[in-house]
Amino acid sequence: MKVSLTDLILVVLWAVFKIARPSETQEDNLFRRTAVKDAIFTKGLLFQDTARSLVGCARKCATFKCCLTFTFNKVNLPRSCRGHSTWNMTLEDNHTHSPGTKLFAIEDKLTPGPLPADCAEAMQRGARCGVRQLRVTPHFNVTAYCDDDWTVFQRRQDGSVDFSRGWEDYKNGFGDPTGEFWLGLEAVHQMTTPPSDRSYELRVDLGDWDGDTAYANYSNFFINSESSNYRLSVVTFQEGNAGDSLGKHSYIPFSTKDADNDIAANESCAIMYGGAWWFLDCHDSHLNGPYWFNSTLPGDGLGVFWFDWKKDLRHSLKFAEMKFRPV
Ligand SMILES: [Ca+2]
Repeated sequence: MKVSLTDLILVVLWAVFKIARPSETQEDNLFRRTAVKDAIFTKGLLFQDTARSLVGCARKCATFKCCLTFTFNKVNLPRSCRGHSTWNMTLEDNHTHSPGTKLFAIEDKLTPGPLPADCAEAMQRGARCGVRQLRVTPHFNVTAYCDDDWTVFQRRQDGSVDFSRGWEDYKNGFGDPTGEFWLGLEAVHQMTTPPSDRSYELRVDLGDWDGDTAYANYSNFFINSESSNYRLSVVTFQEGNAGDSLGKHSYIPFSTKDADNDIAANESCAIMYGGAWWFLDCHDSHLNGPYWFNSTLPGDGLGVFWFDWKKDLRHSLKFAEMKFRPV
């Protein structure tokens, strides 16, 4: 058989093309591909864009620390590329039919070694957002939620977890870090009071029932030890459209329904208002209060509450999240 020069050039070009450009299967194997296809989602949507290739879409997702999954449609032009902040997406979630779309996941690349001490260290070591095991002390690990550098220690979003609990639960933590939870006073105390002179900032994120959001940032955040009843540090309001509803709670110990450390002499704020907080006499904010499923509280401050955002004693919040990171 005689091989012409043209045939030879075509073979060489084909080989170069195959090496330079991985096949669909090879490309798919670069990213963990899920069984979900032909669907796009709104859950945890971070960006909505187009990309020329699967690798391009993956790169776009990888530029966001909290982009964990992405959908890519290479069949229909323009090729849709959408990044999401959540791992678990199923066809049970709110989705739109989109033939040719596939769901991929970005691998977590935490460098080998001991568990990270907090989310900031996890991110430095290549981790991505989400639920993580953290090593608080050599003999004390916790499961927290990392929102980039921020270690999330409190979240309310759907009333699925009961926050009317006693001292031991607030000390040790409860709930589910992917949903509603409280990480635990002891863990936050240990993580924000290291032997070094690191200081931490606190961020509070809030959401209302109309879809509006607000935040407040504080510096000098830490929680003192149990012997001080987990007294809050003297937090300093920095900025945020939620206003300052925590500053007044500076240097106040924590109270639960079975541990009245508030400054209201003849009553227990934790029993009167439910949940547990750094109550004075009683509060400007109460993010661990009872969860209501609309914007109206049944009594002044009697719920998930942050006065300075709405300036309304009966405004009930839909979403609250508290997190810290080293400065
Ligand atoms: Ca009292």
